[in-house]
Amino acid sequence: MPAAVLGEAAVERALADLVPRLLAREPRAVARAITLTEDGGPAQRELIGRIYKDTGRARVVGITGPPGAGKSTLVDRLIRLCRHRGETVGVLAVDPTSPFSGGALLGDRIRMQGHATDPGVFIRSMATRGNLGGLARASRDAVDVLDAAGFDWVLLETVGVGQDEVDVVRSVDTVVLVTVPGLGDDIQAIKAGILEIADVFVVNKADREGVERAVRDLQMMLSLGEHGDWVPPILKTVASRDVGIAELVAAIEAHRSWLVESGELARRRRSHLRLRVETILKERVVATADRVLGVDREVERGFTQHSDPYRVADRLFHGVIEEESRTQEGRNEP
Ligand SMILES: Nc1nc2c(ncn2[C@@H]2O[C@H](COP(=O)(O)OP(=O)(O)OP(=O)(O)O)[C@@H](O)[C@H]2O)c(=O)[nH]1
Ligand SMILES: [Mg+2]
Repeated sequence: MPAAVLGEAAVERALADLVPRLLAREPRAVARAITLTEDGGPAQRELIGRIYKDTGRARVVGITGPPGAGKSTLVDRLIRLCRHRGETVGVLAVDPTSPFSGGALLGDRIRMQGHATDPGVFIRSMATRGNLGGLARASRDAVDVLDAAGFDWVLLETVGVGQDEVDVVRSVDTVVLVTVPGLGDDIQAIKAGILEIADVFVVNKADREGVERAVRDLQMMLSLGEHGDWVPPILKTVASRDVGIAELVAAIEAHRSWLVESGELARRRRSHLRLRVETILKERVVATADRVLGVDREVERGFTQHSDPYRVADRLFHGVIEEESRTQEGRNEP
């Protein structure tokens, strides 16, 4: 039965069983909890409510960059290095471009299957199911799940090209942008949103021609942009041959230290919380407006009557307020 149709008692029963197992990092419970975050039903809300106090300890790192840049290969190498040091790793591979678990995700699973039997590693792919906006919400909830489960590292792999991907990656502590030599003008496409929020740059496939040029291009771009007292380093890696991985981990850790010492970590996390609250609020207002009056219906009416957009929004908003006070009264009745 999908979570969305579970009653309150059923949600209670399911979570009473699930949450302790999740906090003990039991793989099946972790997987189940992430499925709940994807479903977005009442159980998802209640789940986050119960585990949120156990979050905030993981080092959350976004690995983003154009398709085929070597993100999954890098993630695989990072897992290996962290496991070597006795640290646990949770990975979310978010693919906003494919509505189903398609070829790329399957590829990720195969590439990382060396870790399949290791309980210190959890790898999960998330796809959009046709709702791009919902993906940022779901992936952020899934990061909470991995964080609460006690993974030392949470790595979020996503293709970094459009706004939705920027939203997904915006809510991590450290953003690693992976590029490759010879991107040429394609770098302009990435520049749009991700370049501004990258904390560490990686030129992967440094075994190819044009590495120095790629590094120079990035340096140029960085010198033009504004940044505070953290200057994003530019690293060269050959992920497929395990070259430069220790340096990458060192750079991520240096960034982490800076975040903590400068107070930027608290500032970022506060702004991430704000972003999530805003998203939830908007989704809720729109959903309620749609349920009580019908957004399309009101828009149609406004269009016919040539009402201005503020008036249409006002009417919908009043509908939301009335509905909310009705539910509140219902709750207050003995
Ligand atoms: N020559 C070379 N090839 C690499 C390197 N790193 C990864 N590759 C290869 O590049 C291809 C793509 O690597 P992936 O790790 O799947 O790249 P990705 O960025 O995760 O790709 P998507 O998830 O599909 O966007 C694979 O065939 C890798 O073996 C590298 O440093 N040098
Ligand atoms: Mg990949």
